[in-house]
Amino acid sequence: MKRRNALMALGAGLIAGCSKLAETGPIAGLMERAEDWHRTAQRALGARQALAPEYDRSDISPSFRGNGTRDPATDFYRAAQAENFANWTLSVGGLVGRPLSLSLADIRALPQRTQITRHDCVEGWSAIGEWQGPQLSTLLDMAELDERARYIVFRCADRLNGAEYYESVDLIDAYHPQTIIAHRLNGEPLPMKNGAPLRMRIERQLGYKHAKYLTAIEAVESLESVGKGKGGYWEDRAGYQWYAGI
Ligand SMILES: Nc1nc2c(c(=O)[nH]1)N[C@H]1C(S)=C(S)[C@@H](COP(=O)(O)O)O[C@H]1N2
Ligand SMILES: [Mo]
Repeated sequence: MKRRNALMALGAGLIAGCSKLAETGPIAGLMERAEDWHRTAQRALGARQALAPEYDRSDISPSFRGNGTRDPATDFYRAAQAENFANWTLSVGGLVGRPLSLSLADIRALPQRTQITRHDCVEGWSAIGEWQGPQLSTLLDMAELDERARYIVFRCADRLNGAEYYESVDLIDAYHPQTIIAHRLNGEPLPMKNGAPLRMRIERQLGYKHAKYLTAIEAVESLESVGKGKGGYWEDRAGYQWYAGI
């Protein structure tokens, strides 16, 4: 499914009901209300697509804090580090027409986006950094995202308090231009504490959505059977909001 189709499908989901009403409703008042709703839905979609602020090089934080897992410390991760992540693969699967398995070289060879953004953690700290990587939309287009897909799930190599860290977003955030798979921070390969060798940047969302140590991207129709069903590690455990838009 191409990007435009995905966004149109989302838009259609938001406005389908009201255009039907507008076509068939015999009462003018009802049509007016439908049009109001249509406008509101379009405004909401537009707001979701707006860009997060981007900053100058001079704004970059002297050190970008690491939070949550700072060292996955598993045998798997140690072995990957020892070979400088030469055999790290990122899989793209689930509801896609063409599953992918990408190496870091593959990821570096894709069209890149570089963005200087502010990371906001719910624990009350922020940091500004320059991130580089391909847009998630590029990978989803390459993998031919299926029409049934409604969420994108991110799988990670670390275990936080013994459990797999994972996160998920809807297709609006998945196709947002600032949603990238970062492999560089401030011009260098990602440090271990910040998610080496790959991590998500989802700039319109709070910090816990930005999955580090990324190993797999999975397109699903529902989040019910993923983790404990709430769409993310912290959502499942601490009641964090699944939608953490900023
Ligand atoms: N795999 C994984 N991703 C994660 C976490 C984690 O513990 N494991 N912590 C999250 C939280 S709460 C924040 S604020 C950011 C921290 O990113 P940083 O370590 O680069 O500052 O990563 C998020 N992604
Ligand atoms: Mo966080």
